Amino acid sequence: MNLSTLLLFSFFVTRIVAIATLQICGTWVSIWNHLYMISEGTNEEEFEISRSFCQSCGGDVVIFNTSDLLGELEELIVTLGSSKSNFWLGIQRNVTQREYFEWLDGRPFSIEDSAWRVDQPNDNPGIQNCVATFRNDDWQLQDKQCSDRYDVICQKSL
Ligand SMILES: [Ca+2]
Repeated sequence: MNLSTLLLFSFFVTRIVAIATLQICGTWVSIWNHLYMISEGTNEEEFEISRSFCQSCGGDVVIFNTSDLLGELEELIVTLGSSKSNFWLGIQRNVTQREYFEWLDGRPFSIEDSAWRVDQPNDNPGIQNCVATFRNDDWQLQDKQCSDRYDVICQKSL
């Protein structure tokens, strides 16, 4: 291997290590009998990539079982100390009955829930199958295209 080949090889190895480093799991924090972690060290990503990140760290995208979703979201993000603003949640549209949403564990998520922003869910433009929460809207939810890119809150059992 000559010097230029070696330098080129070294460059690509360095790049691969840098990309891999971005995917290192953050610190899991114990709250409410679960562990939570935010994708602090990663870029905003599509839903499925974000979900794969959570799963590669031993968890999944966050789900809740609460009558105060917005309150718990704010408390969780404050507790985790994140300054990030837009997060995927573990809620998806039922693609055969598009008027319904479900948590990733199959429980229904009410379309009448006050956690939605007033003009949401609007399924605009007919392919908004994922759900995200937004700091600038006091964490109110919007349905979004799963190919949009946001940060993610991961959760796993203690
Ligand atoms: Ca929408």
